[in-house]
Amino acid sequence: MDNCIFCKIIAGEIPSNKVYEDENMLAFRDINPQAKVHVLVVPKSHFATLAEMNGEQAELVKKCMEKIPHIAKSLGLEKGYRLIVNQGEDAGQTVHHLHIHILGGQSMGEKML
Ligand code: DGP
Repeated sequence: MDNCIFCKIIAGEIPSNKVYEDENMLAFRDINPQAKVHVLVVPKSHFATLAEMNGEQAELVKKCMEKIPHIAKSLGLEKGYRLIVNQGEDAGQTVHHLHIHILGGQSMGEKML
């Protein structure tokens, strides 16, 4: 997608602090971290939300979910981490390319918000 910032990061047109990459996904540090460790895992196919996802894209999301424990381990998140996938306006989604936030490196307690 021409105007998608994450597509540009995937294409290498915008620099990012990469922590993992393969043919299916890119993981890089969030520019505005909300926790000591804040990484975004982005499938290499443009779609905004789970509601828009096709079957192939669902396979990519599955691969992302399978890879996240390995990425988390490489980030030193042995004590746990939180995943967030914002969907649409009420969730505060600002980048309309599906992404999974990995948040950790500190205790976040039991409250989600
Ligand atoms: P969301 O609210 O779920 O759409 O989160 C989008 C996240 O993307 C937000 O935490 C900030 C991050 N972000 C936006 N632009 C850039 C960028 O150019 N580089 C990086 N590394 N992160 C970005």
